[in-house]
Order: sequence, then C-alpha cells, then structure tokens
Amino acid sequence: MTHSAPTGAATEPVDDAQRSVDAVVVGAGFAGLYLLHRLRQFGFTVRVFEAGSDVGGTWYWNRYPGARCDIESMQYSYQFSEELQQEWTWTERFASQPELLAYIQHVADRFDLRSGITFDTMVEGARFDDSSHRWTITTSSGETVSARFFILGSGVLSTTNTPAFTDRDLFTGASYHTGRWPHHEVEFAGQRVGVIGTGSSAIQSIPLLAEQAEHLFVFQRTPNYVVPAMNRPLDPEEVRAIKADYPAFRAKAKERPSAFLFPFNPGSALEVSPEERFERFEAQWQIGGLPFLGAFGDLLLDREANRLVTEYWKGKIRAIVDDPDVAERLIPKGDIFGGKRLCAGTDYYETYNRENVTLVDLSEDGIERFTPTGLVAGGETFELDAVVFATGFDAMTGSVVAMDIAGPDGSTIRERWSTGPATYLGLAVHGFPNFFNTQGPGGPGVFATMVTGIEHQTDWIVDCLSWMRAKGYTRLEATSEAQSDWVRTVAAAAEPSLRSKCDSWYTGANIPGKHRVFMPYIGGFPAYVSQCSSVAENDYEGFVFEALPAGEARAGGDAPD
Ligand code: NA7
Repeated sequence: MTHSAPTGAATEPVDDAQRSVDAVVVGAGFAGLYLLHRLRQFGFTVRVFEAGSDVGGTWYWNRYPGARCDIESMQYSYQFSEELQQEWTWTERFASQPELLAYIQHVADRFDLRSGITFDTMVEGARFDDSSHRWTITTSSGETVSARFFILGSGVLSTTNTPAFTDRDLFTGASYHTGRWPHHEVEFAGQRVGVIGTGSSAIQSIPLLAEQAEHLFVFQRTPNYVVPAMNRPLDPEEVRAIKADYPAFRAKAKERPSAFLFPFNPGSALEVSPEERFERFEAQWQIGGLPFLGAFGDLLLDREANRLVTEYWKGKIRAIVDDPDVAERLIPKGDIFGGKRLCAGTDYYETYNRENVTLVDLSEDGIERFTPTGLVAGGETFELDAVVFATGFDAMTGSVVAMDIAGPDGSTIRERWSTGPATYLGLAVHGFPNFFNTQGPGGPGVFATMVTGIEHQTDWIVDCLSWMRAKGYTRLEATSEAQSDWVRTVAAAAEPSLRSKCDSWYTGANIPGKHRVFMPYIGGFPAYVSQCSSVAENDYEGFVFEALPAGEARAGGDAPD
C-alpha cells in the first residue's frame, strides 16, 4: 500500500466556455471517466467535478490494507477500447487497489481525461430551470456552472457510514474509516487496534491488520459468510488466450445475468445425491470467490438449497477455526447464505487462530460507548490505540441524496426518495428533467460487473443525448407511469430471490431510518440491456421530449453538430 496518488491536475482558471456546457458529470471513478470520454467523442462539452484529488472513485478512497476487487481483473475493466484492453496487463486474478488505481490513472492519461476534471470539488446542489431547459450546478468551491444535462457517476458505495456511537468524539486514539483511508502508510505495529464491522472491507483488512498489530480486537455485530478468494498471479498463457479474442470473451460474459463469466451449474442442489452435491460444492470452493455461488442454480432461490450450502460452508469454517466457541460465533445465525454480498477473503478465518486476535461479540448489546482510551462493549472496557471503522456505506442512494438536486418545481430527489428510490430504468427520475444517474437504484449495479454496467448505461445515455440533438429536443423527462412500471419491474425481479428477504445494504437495512426496499434490479444483465434497447428503439418510450423555440437554444446546448 505504498502507492501515493498524484494530484489529479492543476486547477486552471475557469473561462466562460467552462461555465456553460452541455453536461456536468459528478465523479471521476470508472463511471465519470467513461462518461467524459464518451460525451466528448460525440461532440458534447463536459465538466466533471470530483471530490478527491485524483481519478479513481472507489479505488481512490478505499486504500485500506488488503483492499481488492472481488471480480476478476480480466473482466473488471473497460472494454470500450480494444487497444486499451490489449495493452494493459493485469498481474493478479483479483486486482489489488493500487493496481486498479494505476489502471484508472492510465486510462485518464491515455484518453486525456484529466483536462475535463475539476478535482477537490464537490457538487453541492443543482437546480433545473424550465425556461432555459438547463441545470444550474453549484460546487463546494463556490463555482456555478450551467449545463443542459446533469449526470451522476457518484458511486454506489461512496458515502461512508460511521454510526453515531455514544461519545465517539471522546476517543483520543487514531481512528480510520476503511472507505476514507489515508494516503500515507498507516503504522499499527505495537498497537492495540479495534476493527468495528465484519463486512467485506473488514474481512479483507483483518488478516493484514492482525499481522501488524500487537493485538487486534474484532467487534462483530453480525457474522458474515466468507469464502476463500483463491487469489493468485495470472498465468500469462491464460491472459494471452483471453486477449486472442477479447471481444468474444466479453460478449460471452454479457450473456450471463451477472455479466461475469465463471463456472456455473444451473441445476438444482436438491436433485443430486449428497455425494454429488458435496463434490460440486468442493469444486466451486476450490475455484474460490463469488463463483462459489455458481455451484447450483437455486442456491439463492430455494431455502432448502440455501440451507444445504450453508451446512457445507459451516463444516469448512469449523475445520479452519481452532476454538469451537469462536467458530460458532463466526457462523451467521439463520441468515441466508449469499443474502448479503458473499465475501471473498484470504486467511480470514485462519486469522482467528492467532493469539493476538480477539473476537468480540456485539450481537447482544452493541458498543455501549467510547472512552478517551477505547470503548465499552458488553460491560467490558477495551483499551485501544486505534479504531478502524469498517462500517460500510449509505449505499446506492447516499451519494445522490447528499446533493440538493431540485427539479423545476423546487422539490428535491432527497425528498422524493425519502420513501424509497424510484427511477425509470435506473437511469432517470420523474420530476428531474435532463438528469441521469448511473449504477443507481433500479439499475443492475453490483449485480452485473460494474465496469460493464457503466459502459452500457453510459452508451445508452450518450445515444439518447445524440438522438435528442438530432431531433432538436432540449428537454426530456421520464413519465410518472413509465417510472411506476419500472419500479414494479424491479420489485418483481427481486421477489423470487432470497436476497430480497435479507437485511443488507441492498435493502437499506444497514442505515438506521433508511426506507427499506431492495434497490438494485436483479433481473439479469441481458434482460436489463434488452429493456433499455427496446426503450431506445421505440423513440425513447416512457420519456417526454420538448424543444425550446428555435433560436433560444440548440438541442444538446452548445454542442457542435
Ligand atoms: P458492509 O458490508 O456494509 O459492512 C459493514 C459492517 O459494519 C457490518 O459488519 C456491519 O454489521 C457493521 N456495522 C455497521 N454499523 C454498526 C454498528 N452500529 N455497530 C457495529 N457494527 C456495525 O460494508 P463494507 O465496507 O465491508 O462492504 C461494502 C461493500 O463493498 C461490499 O458488499 C462489497 O460489495 C464491497 P451488521 O452486518 O450491519 O450487523
């Protein structure tokens, strides 16, 4: 974790042309960068605002020890440029955060994207004006920009959640959030370290923190299901084989519901003998990571199938963890296997066999309060030098409602979504013209390989804008009916899945007071693509379009033809 990000770009004085553009984009992660590139390719003028000092999004902020992607690097990468995918060489099956960040920085440089990005600047508000069909966007630096279109690439997991623990501010030791990790090396040697949370971020960091700390206390409210990632260096032969026809490999992946190729058996776990079932689980276990869920097609659809995989998994954990009492505390009680995103770890359970690691069970009482030198939980006081909050994110909606985004009647998305997010295709929101969100609620999000989903949504948005420009339209808005239909489609897709029956960040259950609804569309990537295509082919059915009188504005704002 020695990589230090360069500052994204020098802040140039802003000229008039930059105060009025076709599109303002929020975020310079995978989504924002591709939006910028694609919009420029089609002749739209763009400003991107990014809170961080460099590109990278998730991979800029999440620098905690062990941070790594759980989707294979050959698939978790852009495919819009054959040259790019040929020239970049991934070194590991699952890329580490430094490698992912280096890749994103390479993309920004290769396609000259930094010149379109204003770093260290947050978009605070946006207001749509119906007389000009334009958004006025305000930023944390006090800048105001006018844009025909306002597009978010602000991230699914970017608004961190730090629970309001009693007296948290009294703690005088060091504290960190995994999602806002410092850019310098953090030293834990000789320290008593507490990690709060046992989600994916904690699971990746705990084994490495345990190696450094004098003693590591893991404060666990709910145990998670973790399978071994089986990460390894990539074999140059396997890379060569994929690169020999990368487009065909990508096309095959896009036929899968998750837009991700992995060994998958569509059969039922209930229709095979116990021996065959065990062998199948064992084979997928050895493959490692999320593909474990591909052992049978009904693991997340049928409670009995889910119980069987849980039993197999419990046997594994009990065999790894030496202390039977600790092992039982690490096993979720009654939760659906894979209901929360399955975690892929490396030496996670083995870490609990170390003498310097203590698992603290918060399931009964939670953390009572912080003190200047530690915290109190279960009536016991823990003296700590440092605390790592691995407490997750206000997922999917957090980064959207953090901004004051107001439609023509002054109402905000924050208000509209207080009873749950509603979108059309996950891309547009009724009442908010010329506004698009990427990877938000109602879209496939993390249920399809993120970068693939981003490319699809971006292409769709830019095609739509180009179509509007050709037709002379200056305003589009999703109809209330189309949005309601889509909300029903999203709910219907979620209904058969056991995932929709769980408390997780998918349902907003991790944030106190957040409206509970299963937010992503899990009907599968091919079904999503087909719905988006059919809308586009039918002249963007479900949207209404308007044009300002000729002379008042050209479609697409200031874009050249
Ligand atoms: P997660 O998966 O949301 O995990 C957050 C963890 O923090 C989880 O174990 C929570 O326990 C715990 N938590 C949250 N609030 C509290 C309080 N108040 N007290 C104790 N423990 C708490 O976030 P991650 O960053 O690990 O991963 C997010 C995604 O990033 C992941 O799914 C991958 O897609 C990548 P809980 O389960 O709520 O009881």
